[in-house]
Amino acid sequence: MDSAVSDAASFGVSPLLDEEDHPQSWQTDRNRAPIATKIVVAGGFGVGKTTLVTSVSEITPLQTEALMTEASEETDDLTATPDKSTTTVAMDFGRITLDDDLVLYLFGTPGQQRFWFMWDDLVRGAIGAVVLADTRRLKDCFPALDYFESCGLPYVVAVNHFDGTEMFEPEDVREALTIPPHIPVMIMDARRRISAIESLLALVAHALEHTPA
Ligand SMILES: Nc1nc2c(ncn2[C@@H]2O[C@H](COP(=O)(O)OP(=O)(O)OP(=O)(O)O)[C@@H](O)[C@H]2O)c(=O)[nH]1
Ligand SMILES: [Mg+2]
Repeated sequence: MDSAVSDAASFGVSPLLDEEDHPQSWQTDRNRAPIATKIVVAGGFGVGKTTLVTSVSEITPLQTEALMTEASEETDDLTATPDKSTTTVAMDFGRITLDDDLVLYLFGTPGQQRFWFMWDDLVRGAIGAVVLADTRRLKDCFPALDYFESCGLPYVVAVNHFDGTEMFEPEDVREALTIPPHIPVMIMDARRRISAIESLLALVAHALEHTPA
């Protein structure tokens, strides 16, 4: 927990209450209402979306995990994530406050194709999306990339690097996925708060640059 607090301090991430449980100044100052934005975390099955939302959220994240049973063995490939026992069936929801007054509401999508009908509702009002990718199964993120390309929502690509797998350069991933040059591509670890926050910051900066004023 200590490390999360120091991570937060170094990134301008403020807790909602100070050490003596008083609200932060921006919460009481009516001239400084925080800006709230919605961000979608998307990507293929088991790529680490729930892990990302959980590692950065300052509130207990809302999760809709369901236990996976033998019935889904044929459709849900667990080769890359053998320890995975649950899957998201609706969405993940978390919140993080950056720079005192920028509140990001994070919505993680379900990864499995049979739940994609929910995406249109999940992305409504979002400023952008983080598309997570795993280099062992790059093609799994194509549907998310196609979706955001076709609806014009700004996105960044964040490669969730799993231990023991080959490390690629962002430019190699860009080429493999044919990501246009203006879209940020980064390598990260969804389990590490700082690393996940960096991806969110990259998205916010990218969305600010590419959203018409
Ligand atoms: N080694 C390693 N394991 C990870 C990492 N990120 C996630 N995991 C593990 O990989 C599995 C998948 O993580 P989830 O966060 O459930 O993936 P998801 O994208 O939400 O999955 P669905 O909602 O089912 O599509 C879990 O067992 C995690 O513990 C990572 O960066 N490194
Ligand atoms: Mg999930």
